[in-house]
Amino acid sequence: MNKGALALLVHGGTENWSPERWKRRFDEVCGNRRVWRLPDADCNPAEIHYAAVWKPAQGELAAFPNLRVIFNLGAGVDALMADTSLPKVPLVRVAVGDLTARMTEYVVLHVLMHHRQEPYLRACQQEKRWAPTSQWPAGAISVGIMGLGTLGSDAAQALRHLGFRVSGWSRSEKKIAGVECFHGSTQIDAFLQATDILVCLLPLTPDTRHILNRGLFARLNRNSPLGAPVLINAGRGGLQNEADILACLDDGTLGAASLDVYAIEPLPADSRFWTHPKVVLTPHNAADTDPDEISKYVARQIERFEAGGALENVVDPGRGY
Ligand code: NDP
Ligand code: OXD
Repeated sequence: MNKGALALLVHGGTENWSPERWKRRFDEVCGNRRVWRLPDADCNPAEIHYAAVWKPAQGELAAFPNLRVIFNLGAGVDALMADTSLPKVPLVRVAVGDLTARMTEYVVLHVLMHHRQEPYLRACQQEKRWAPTSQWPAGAISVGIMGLGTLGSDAAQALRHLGFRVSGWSRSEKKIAGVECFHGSTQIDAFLQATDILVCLLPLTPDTRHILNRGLFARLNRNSPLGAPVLINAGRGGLQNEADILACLDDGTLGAASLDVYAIEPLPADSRFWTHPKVVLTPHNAADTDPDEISKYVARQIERFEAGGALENVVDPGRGY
C-alpha cells in the first residue's frame, strides 16, 4: 500500500489542543509522510488517506474522498458518532497507557478526597476551626465503577490496591480479580445497591445518555459511613441529567459530586455547579491526551496498516464506542 498523506484537524480550543503543538509532534514521528494541518488552501483533499482529529466540525471529514482511516485523538468518540456524514472507514480511538494512568490518578484522587472528607477539612481550615471528625478504613467504602473498559478496569485495580471494596458494571460479562463484576440491565440494581461512591467512566451512546439521573441515584446505598452516596463523573456530560444532580445534592439524595464533564463545555458562567458547596469541579481535564504518546500511537498504527496489519481499538459503529 502506498504512503498516504495525513490531515490533522484539531479544534479543541485549549492549550493541550493547540494545532501547532500536534503538528510538530506528528511531523517528528511520521518520517517522510506529508502531514497537513488543516485548514490549508494548498491541500488537495483527494491526497488525504488518514485523518487525525479532535472535535472536527460536522461534515468536515466528508470532504476527503480517499480516506482510509480516521484516528480520534481521544478515547471518547461520541462527537464523531453524531456526524451523520462521517465517512464509512475504520474509526480508531485512543487506548494508551499514558491516558489510562492519568484517568486512574483522577479517580483515585477524587475517591480519596471524599473518603477522607477533604472538602469538609478545607472548609474548616478556611474558618480556622480545629474540628477533626472520625475516620473509617478504605475497606468500609464500596466504590462502584460504571464502565469496565480500558479506563474503568485500571481505576478499579488501583482502588482495590488501596483497600476499597470495588465493583463494576459493564455491558458484557467481565472477570477482574478482586472486583465484583455486574453487567447489563438485569444486574444494575444489585450493583447500585452496594455502591457508596459511584464513578462513571461510560462512553456516551444512545443507550447511556442521561443514565445518571434521580432514579439511578435513589438506588445507591444510603447506609455507608459517608452518610449519602457520592457521584464522580469523568465520562461525558451527556451521561448526566444536570438538573437531577443539583436537586439530588440539595435534598441529600447525593452527598457530594466530583464532575469533570458537562452538557455544555466550557461550563456556562451561570451554572450552579460553579458555586455549589457539594460540588468539586474540574474543567474536562481528568485525563489529557498527550501529543507525544498519541502521535506515536497513530504513526505506529498507520505503518502497520500499510504493511497489511490490523488496526487496534477500532470503534464498533453499532455499539457507538
Ligand atoms: P471503553 O470503550 O474501553 O470502555 C467502555 C466501557 O463502558 C466498557 O466496559 C463497556 O462495556 C461499558 N459500556 C458501554 N455501554 C454500556 C452500556 N450501555 N451499559 C453498560 N456498560 C456499557 O472506553 P474507555 O474506558 O477507554 O473510556 C470511557 C470513556 O471515558 C470515553 O468514552 C470518554 O467519554 C471518557 N473519557 C473522558 C476523559 C476525560 O478527560 N474526562 C478522558 C478519556 C476518556 P463492555 O466492556 O461490555 O463493552
Ligand atoms: C477523551 C477526552 O475522550 O479527553 O479522550 O475526553
